[in-house]
Amino acid sequence: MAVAATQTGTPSSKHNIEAMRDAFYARIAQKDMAPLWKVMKSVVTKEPVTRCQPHVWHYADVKSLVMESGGLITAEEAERRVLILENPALHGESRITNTLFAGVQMIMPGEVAPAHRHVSSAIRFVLDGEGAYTAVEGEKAFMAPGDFVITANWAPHDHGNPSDKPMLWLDVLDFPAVNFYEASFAEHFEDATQATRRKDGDSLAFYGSGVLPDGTHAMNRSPVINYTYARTRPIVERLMQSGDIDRRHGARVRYANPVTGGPVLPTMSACLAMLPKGFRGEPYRSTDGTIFVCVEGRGTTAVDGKVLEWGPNDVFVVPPWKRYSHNAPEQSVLFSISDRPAQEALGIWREGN
Ligand code: 1HN
Repeated sequence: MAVAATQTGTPSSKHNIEAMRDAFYARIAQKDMAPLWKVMKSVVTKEPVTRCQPHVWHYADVKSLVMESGGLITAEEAERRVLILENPALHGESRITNTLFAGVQMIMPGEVAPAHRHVSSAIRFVLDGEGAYTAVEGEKAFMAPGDFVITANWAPHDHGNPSDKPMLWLDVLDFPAVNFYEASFAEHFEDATQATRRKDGDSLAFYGSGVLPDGTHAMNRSPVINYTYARTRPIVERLMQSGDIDRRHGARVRYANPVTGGPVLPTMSACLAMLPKGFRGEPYRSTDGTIFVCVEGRGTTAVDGKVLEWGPNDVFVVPPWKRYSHNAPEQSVLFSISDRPAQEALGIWREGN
């Protein structure tokens, strides 16, 4: 080594040191070691690097394909009849961003999706149909379009549809993140449906109304099962009318754990925003890759030089740290969900413009 160092700069010594290094790397590989200096810039990047692409799934396509799947497999046989929304850059990885899964589930009239539980938390955002339910922790929540339902870590849940129309909803789960930690557990129950201990709407009435049952203690996730659209939409409308309109996000509320004010789940948080007619949002970016659903209206979102056009029930994804801005020629409502609370808990979440 001393010889090589004194000869630095001459062509033959350069060749020599490269050859010596390569031989060294080959030897340390045999001992399961590697030089950090060869990879440091790519493992500690100056800015977030993502494989995820911006993309939109139009509801006309999604609905007809999900309906078609109804003729191929029952909910019971599938356990969950869901078509995965795969990020185009991550085919085969069952994810829409690096940390989140998204899919569209359908329950046909009379069907049951049997009870199970898992470590991965889930949210549902209802797209179509009315009168199907999800039973979570003893409460049967009947759902309507725009409802936002949470299923916390390890909460038993089953779904059923006593109505006469199919119901479709967006499922978002954090299992890619759970699997990153290799911490997944799941189990099934003998009975396909769970016994109910509470009435539909109890959790929203008890915890989401400015009062709390005496003795309620704080948990790291919300006790509310269903944040109904009927309750939340008038709030964003009122916020917009009051002029409280964020220049990037519109008149936006964050779904909150009513006991702590924190996010609904420790791993995922959601917002509902009303964009006034003619809204031209200012650019924004943050490290949480975000999934949006257009609930009402029509518009476009420019992301990293790509323009995503959206209308009712279209789902689109913005990758981490890609700059985006919304444009709404009509009054519109956007639902969004991301892994922001997980990043905040770790101290790594950042935002910018
Ligand atoms: C799941 O349990 C549901 O309970 C939906 O409805 C989608 C995707 C992957 C793993 C489990 C549900 C799921 C899921």
